[in-house]
Amino acid sequence: MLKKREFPKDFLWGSASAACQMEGAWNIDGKGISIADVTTSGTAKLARKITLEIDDRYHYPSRTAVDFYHRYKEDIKLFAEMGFKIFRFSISWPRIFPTGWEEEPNQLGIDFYRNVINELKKYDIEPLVTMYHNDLPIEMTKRINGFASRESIDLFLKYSNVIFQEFKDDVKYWLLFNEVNILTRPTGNWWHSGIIHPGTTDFRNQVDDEKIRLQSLHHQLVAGARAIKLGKAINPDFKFGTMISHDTVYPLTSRPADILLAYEQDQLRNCFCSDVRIFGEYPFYMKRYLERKGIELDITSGDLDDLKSGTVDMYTFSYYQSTCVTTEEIEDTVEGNNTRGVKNPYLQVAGEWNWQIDPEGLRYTLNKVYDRYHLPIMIVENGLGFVDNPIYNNDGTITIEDNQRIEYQKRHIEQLALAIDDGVNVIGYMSWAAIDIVSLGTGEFKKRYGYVFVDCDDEGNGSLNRHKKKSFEWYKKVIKTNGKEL
Ligand code: BGP
Repeated sequence: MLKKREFPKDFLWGSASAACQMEGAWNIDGKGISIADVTTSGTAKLARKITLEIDDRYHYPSRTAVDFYHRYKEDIKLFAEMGFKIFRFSISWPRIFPTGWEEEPNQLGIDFYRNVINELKKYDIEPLVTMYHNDLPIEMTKRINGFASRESIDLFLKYSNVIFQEFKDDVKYWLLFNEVNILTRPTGNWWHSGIIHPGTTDFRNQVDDEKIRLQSLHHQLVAGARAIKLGKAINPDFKFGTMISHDTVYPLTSRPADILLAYEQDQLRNCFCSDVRIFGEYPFYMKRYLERKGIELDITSGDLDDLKSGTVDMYTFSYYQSTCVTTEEIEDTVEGNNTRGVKNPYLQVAGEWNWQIDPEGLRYTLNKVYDRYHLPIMIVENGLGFVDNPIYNNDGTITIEDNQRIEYQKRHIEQLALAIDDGVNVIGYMSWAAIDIVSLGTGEFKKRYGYVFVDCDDEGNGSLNRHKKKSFEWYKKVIKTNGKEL
């Protein structure tokens, strides 16, 4: 029996990141242009534009990001100092295959990731690789509308084969498509699938075609299942995780209609993709959903066989907040990184981006998904974006008292500990993010998440020098005491 609030001895503490938000070096060493490289900066109010070509009138924050490409040694050293046991990063597909169609991979891209992995290993930090985190080669959008085309499956498998073969002895944990379930909503078109419909000019107001979007989600589900089979043939010890953006949904009231709506929304937004990944088939409620919408997807018998045989080993998810739903017309809404919903009268809303904070929702979610799937769980993103106010000291150092960040994570880790007490098998916690990086949703820099402050503003000005925040020491202590001191 575990004593109260005791994390398992080998618990994987760490943090996460993504290539297109961190690496920069957008056109260096043979890298192809990605969809992130043609998405401009924005704000909470002003949507990021999608320009398809580089247009010099705009600022594209992913071009330089925080230049992890050149500073990875310095950054990984800081992660090691905090005591990370695991670090989640993504491989940028266009660094390996610049357009997607090359016969041979780009060796310099492979070398970069080998160096990153070696550096992590030097400090005994386990790499956790996301294979696709929102940076499709732009050529795939231009030629085949991203994952809307079935051809994307083979292109993904070619890319998967290269990274599996190259890193088969160094990487054990793999995540397939970041937050794959966001494709159940129109937001998913661009980042998650590289789809652009005529008329779409910005990220927030995308023209949507539900049939094409769900077809492209199907292609990702199949591509992922086939990649799992391929990966396991290369190294049977590989462990694959689904990556779900868990959009925890509550009914606003106890009216049965609200309860039913919340239940259905949970099925569609959260359970559908993980059910397919874990149970190996489309659930009945999704078949019903498609039927009622009159959507007929192109699903072959080969697809169904592969979904059945290519299932994941762990449930991995991001958790930021919960929202409510109701059948009534309500105007009091809150935002999230990927979601918008009705405000919960019992929860506090924090920060400039109007996020609803719900640590207990994490315990609820952990219990819910463990009860459904009985698989080991990793939390691979959890954090709060807000503006840090650096104090510039006379000796040239910078002090950042990011108490809000500490408070947010402390309250979530407390609930995680309670879920472990409940008996949920959680094997790792990765906050978002290890270091300040570009915000995906708004393209801002001032929306910060890291334990390490990066000197950079929304226009891309700054030295990019790194400074430890107060949360750096705090998280170091959390890891050192294995979650006992929060
Ligand atoms: C998740 C994405 C991350 C990250 C995070 C925070 O959905 O997987 O890439 O960006 O949200 O959201 P944002 O960057 O929009 O603040």
